[in-house]
Amino acid sequence: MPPKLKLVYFNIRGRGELIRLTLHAGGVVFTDERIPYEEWAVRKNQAPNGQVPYIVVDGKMYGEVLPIVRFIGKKCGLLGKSEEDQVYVEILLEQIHKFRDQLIRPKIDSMLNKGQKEFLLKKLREEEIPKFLTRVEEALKISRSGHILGGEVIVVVVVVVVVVVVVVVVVVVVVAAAAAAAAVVVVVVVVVVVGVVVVVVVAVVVVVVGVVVVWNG
Ligand SMILES: N[C@@H](CCC(=O)N[C@@H](CS)C(=O)NCC(=O)O)C(=O)O
Repeated sequence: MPPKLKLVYFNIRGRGELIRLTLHAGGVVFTDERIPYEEWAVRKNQAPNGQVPYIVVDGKMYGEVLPIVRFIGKKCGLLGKSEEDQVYVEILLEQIHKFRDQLIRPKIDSMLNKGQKEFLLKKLREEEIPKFLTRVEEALKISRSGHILGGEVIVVVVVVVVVVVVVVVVVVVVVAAAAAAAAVVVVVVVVVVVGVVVVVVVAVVVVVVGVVVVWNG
C-alpha cells in the first residue's frame, strides 16, 4: 500500500504551492490540509520547526520546502536523469524559491517602511522580473521541447502517437483478416453447399435416368 501523505499549509498558494505542484506533477494522491489563520496559534506547537508547510508521511512530519520538494521529486522521478540534468534541476529549484521570496518580500516584510516597499516593488517590476523571465525564455528557446529541461514529454507524445498508429494498423489488419477469414468461410460454405446440391442433383438425375432406362428396358 502506498504511504499516506498529507500536506499541511495555510489556505493560500505561498510557500506550499511548490510542494502541491510537485505532488500533482508526480501523480501523488495526497490530503491537502489548509489551516485557517485563526487556528494557527494553537497548531503552531504541533508543526515541526513551528512553521508550515510541512508534510506528514505515514505519521512522520517533515518541514522545509526544498527538502520536501526534493524528497517527492526523487520518489516520482522528477529530478532529472543524468547528473547534469540533476544539477540543473537543483539550480532551478533554488532560483525559483529565491525569486518567490524576493517577489513576496515587499508585501510581507514588516521591517520595511512604505518608501522601501515602493522602491523594492519598482526594482522588481522594472529589473528583476524581466531579467528572470528573459532567462526562462532563453532556456526554453535552447531546449526547444517546450520545457526548460528534458524532452521527455515530446518523446512520450511521439511514443504514444507511434503506439496508437501501430495499434490502429494492427486492429485494421486483424479486422481485415477476420473479415477475409469470414469471407473464406462463407465461400467454403457456399462451395460445399453448391457442391452437395450439385452432387445430389446429379445423383438424382443419374438415379432417375437409370430408373427410366431400366424401366424402358
Ligand atoms: N524555511 C521555511 C520557511 C517556512 C515559513 O516561513 N513559513 C511561514 C509561512 S510561509 C510560517 O509558517 N509562518 C508562520 C509562523 O512562522 O508562525 C521553508 O522554506 O519551509
